[in-house]
Amino acid sequence: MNKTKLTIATAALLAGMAVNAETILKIGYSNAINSHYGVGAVAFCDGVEKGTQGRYKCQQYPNNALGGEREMIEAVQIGTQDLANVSTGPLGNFVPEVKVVDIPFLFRDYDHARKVMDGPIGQDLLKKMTSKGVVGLAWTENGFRHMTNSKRAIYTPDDAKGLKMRTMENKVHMDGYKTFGILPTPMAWPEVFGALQQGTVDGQENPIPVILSGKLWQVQKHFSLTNHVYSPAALIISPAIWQKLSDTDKAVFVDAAKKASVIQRKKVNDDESNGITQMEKEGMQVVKKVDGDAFRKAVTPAYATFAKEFGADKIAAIQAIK
Ligand code: EAX
Repeated sequence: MNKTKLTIATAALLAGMAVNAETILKIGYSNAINSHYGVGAVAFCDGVEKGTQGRYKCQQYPNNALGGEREMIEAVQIGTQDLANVSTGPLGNFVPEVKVVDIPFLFRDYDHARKVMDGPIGQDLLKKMTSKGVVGLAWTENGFRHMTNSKRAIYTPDDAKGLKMRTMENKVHMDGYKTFGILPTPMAWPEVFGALQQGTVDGQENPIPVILSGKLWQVQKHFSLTNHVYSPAALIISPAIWQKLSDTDKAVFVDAAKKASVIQRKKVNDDESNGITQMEKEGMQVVKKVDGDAFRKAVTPAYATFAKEFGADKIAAIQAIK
């Protein structure tokens, strides 16, 4: 082979390699593939695969296959896991500013919450993640949280009083929930089903999509529509991958994450509208008429602590968004 032919052959080989070069990204989350997290993750990965002409593809790791949420965030930080779709539950332990959105009764409803997360305040929090070694692509969603337990129907904080309840590893939640009289017991999600089954805790609180995906009726009798806190989630990516992406690819990833968020939130809406019937069918006793004012009143004193930590002006700014 003369030199020219060799060069052409090498170029062709390199071009072929470039076309075939394919990176498989590991994406993890704590619920089933058909849950809100799963449909979000799948939509994100479809968008990435199409937008990068197959150069990036995902492997899905649903149902805590890569560990609990705290472990997944750590793995994304160090780069042993590429992507995660996680609630803010443990995220504030990495990015303290994020904890402000975990304040009980901060958001009025889904419209309010989504507007804040997608607006300047939420986007600013998303950017803050970068300095902590996690890149936030978009806010997705877990949903408004409600209480379940094995002991009694909860209408008021008096009914909740004294119940040992699993919470996420989140101090803002725990401080808030103490004012309801419950005894918060922080625990990673993968351990919760077993703990409920064994009676280590009496109850837990989670959005309807998580209760459905986890089939919690198998271990919990009572459900109350307490709506006591909004639970955002985020699609996060490891800096190790992010730094390697071209600007065009970065835009593809962000765009895919935003589209995934729309699909994930739609699934939350659907689960909210169908979930109660399903839980009742599975034998759960559902309390729809919770005394929301009594819960809001109970948590008011904790707002003094939250104001000290996050600034009263910050909290007011979030509340003021219409
Ligand atoms: O992110 O830990 C929790 O209660 C979370 O809401 C759940 O894992 C979904």
